Amino acid sequence: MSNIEQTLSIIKPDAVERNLIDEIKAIFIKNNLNIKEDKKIHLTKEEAAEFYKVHQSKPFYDDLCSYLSSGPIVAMILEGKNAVLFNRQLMGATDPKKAEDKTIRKLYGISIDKNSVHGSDSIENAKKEIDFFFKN
Ligand code: IDP
Ligand code: MG
Repeated sequence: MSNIEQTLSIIKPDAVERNLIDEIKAIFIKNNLNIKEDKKIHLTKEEAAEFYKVHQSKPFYDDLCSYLSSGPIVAMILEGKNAVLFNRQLMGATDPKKAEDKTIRKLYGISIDKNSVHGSDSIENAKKEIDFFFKN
């Protein structure tokens, strides 16, 4: 039975700024999530607002969009078994203070907003988010 999925991962500005790209990629590779595509880009605030539009009603939306567009990020397509959920497990809880030991956010996250990585939360959103970054 094949349950190979693709998901979108982002290394956020706080982690790119601290030169953590290779360390975070190594965690994916070690856990059998293949990096099928990757791209370093610097989004405009408008692009960040489009990417995070599911959060537009949240009080932190404007700060979130400013933050995601504050510096370069690395967007990746990860592929592997149960990739969507598995990547979420590797990432850990949104708030690094609440993230489980050895998760990416526990290891590297600074705060609930500067939490080092993004990962799609469903197969449907993964498709949309992959298209956002990788559909020409
Ligand atoms: P997730 O990244 O774990 O999926 P979401 O609830 O989808 O978390 O929120 C998207 C991003 O918005 C989070 O990664 C975090 O950077 C930011 N965020 C979430 N909740 C808060 C908050 O209460 N205050 C500030 N930023 C937040
Ligand atoms: Mg989310």
